[in-house]
Amino acid sequence: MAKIDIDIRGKVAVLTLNRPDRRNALDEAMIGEIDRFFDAPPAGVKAAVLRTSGAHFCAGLDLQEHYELNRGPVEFMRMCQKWHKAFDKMQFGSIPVIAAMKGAVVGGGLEIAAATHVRVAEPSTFFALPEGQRGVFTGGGATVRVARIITPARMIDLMISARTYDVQRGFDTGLVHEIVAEGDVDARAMAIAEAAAEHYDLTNFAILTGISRINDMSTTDGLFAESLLAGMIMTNPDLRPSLETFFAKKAPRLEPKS
Ligand code: 1HE
Repeated sequence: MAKIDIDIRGKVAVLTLNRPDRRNALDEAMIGEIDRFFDAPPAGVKAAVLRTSGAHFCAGLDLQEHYELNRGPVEFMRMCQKWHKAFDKMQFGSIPVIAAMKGAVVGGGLEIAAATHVRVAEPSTFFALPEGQRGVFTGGGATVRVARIITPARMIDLMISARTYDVQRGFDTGLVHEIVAEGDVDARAMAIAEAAAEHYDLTNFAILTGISRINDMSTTDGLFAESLLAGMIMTNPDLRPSLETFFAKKAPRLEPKS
């Protein structure tokens, strides 16, 4: 049985981590599958949903495989770099990825979630970085991605105090963008993905790659890069019909809350 199912529904690819008996723990083969998918998403795919089977989102690194392979330091470092490469392709790619979270989003599970762009969660969702308790360390990008979302100080606290964040605390610290009712997370993630798939490709590219990369830059470089992206996008002739729809008052109205 495949450990990641890929189902193309129109313009949206639904990726399902399908290993509920191991709480969707990520082994080397799964990281390879994620890398291959985001390296070259199938033609016509404009957005993705990352969801999982069973009651939990993801329990992180496959500790069983880790134990059995008994890798040396350099070998493990190389493996971490494969995680980084795969998750970079997701974060800095050109298709928005919507995470549908429930249950445990822990360790490497939080690292993969932090590389997605919109994170929707059911009330059962909880977050932790239990590496500290297990005598291991994060290696799938948490020191960069999770620390940037929740702040480095909170990440240190999570690992030292062995704290768990419930869904509300996840929302308050930026790990969750929207909390939905139990059972609604897949449908809501799909609805966001379908709407995002209709954006202009270049605009999605700028939102995903531009904002993430500019946040790695100095102020001067960031503002310059923003002007380059805006120059490329705002002059796109394909954009003119969208502006005409707005002038004709036919564009959907912005609502105070959505
Ligand atoms: C696993 C894993 C795993 C469960 N690798 N097999 N991540 C962790 O330290 C999280 C470890 N997992 C847990 O804390 C719990 O499993 C959960 C809170 C996620 C879920 O609890 P629960 O009670 O529903 O399940 P369980 O009974 O703990 O686990 C069910 C089975 O899944 C059990 O196997 P079984 O043969 O006894 O049925 C577990 O051994 C198995 N399982 N989690 C392998 N992670 C690039 S570095 C990244 C750093 C890390 O991610 S370190 C890992 C941190």
